Amino acid sequence: MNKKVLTLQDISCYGQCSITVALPILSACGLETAIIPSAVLSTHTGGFTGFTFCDLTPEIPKILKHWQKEKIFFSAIYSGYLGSAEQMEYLKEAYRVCGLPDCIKIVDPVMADSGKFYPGFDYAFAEKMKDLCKVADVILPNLTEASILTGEPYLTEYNESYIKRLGEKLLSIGCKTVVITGVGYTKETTGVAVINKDGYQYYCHKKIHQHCHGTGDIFSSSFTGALMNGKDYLSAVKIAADYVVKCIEYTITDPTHAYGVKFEPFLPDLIKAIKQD
Ligand code: PXL
Repeated sequence: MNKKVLTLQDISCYGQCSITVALPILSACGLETAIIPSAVLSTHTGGFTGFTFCDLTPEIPKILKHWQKEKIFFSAIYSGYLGSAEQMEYLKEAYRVCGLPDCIKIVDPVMADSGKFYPGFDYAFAEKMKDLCKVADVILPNLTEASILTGEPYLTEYNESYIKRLGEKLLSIGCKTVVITGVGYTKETTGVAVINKDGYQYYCHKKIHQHCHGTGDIFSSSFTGALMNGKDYLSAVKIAADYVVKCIEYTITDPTHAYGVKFEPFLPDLIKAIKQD
């Protein structure tokens, strides 16, 4: 039976992030993908002004109730950008109502980057996010989100013991595996740390000195795609990180494309990497 994934996050109608990234990537990875849109925005909130916002929270319990009646179940539930604590409670209900017994709960605690909260997020939201991370199998914070969730200072220069401390503190919240993105130990490199009961692993790759919007969503979606195709955590991290780097390198050759990342031309490369043993 093919694996079904549910993703719960917003629809930013324009801007290459959240569901408009997750759905094509997961589908390309061969996974039947269902969505629960948490909100509809005309664009994402990073760099656009005057965007529209329609909260879809009241729809979520209605969708879940219908799916419960229809006996619709998922092998994985992956969440990204969420707007409220109420949505997190509904996500937990989704785990109970439509998660298969071994359903993998993947949480990208989207709320901050480069040392700052995104518009509309604060420490009270972060506390609720911590509660959600408690029940997750895998969490995918960037370095900023990891520091906020642990109460550790956000550092731009650090060593392995700082990252291991963040990882241990995140594990102590209750999640089983922690994947921290944007971890760089030298000026020209960045990478991804994987921390769980088996210890600490690290994948180092080239650093591109330009901030691009939506890369977190591309990483989390392709990581989920690789994981659900049977890759282990570190292999899934490598596949996702290499894909993101390729997409960014291509995008930055076009200075008019600052709002997102051109992930579409490299979907065949992603599929090839996933199919390779
Ligand atoms: O890429 C994460 C994301 C998703 N959705 C919305 C956002 C952001 C990041 O800013 O604004 C609406």
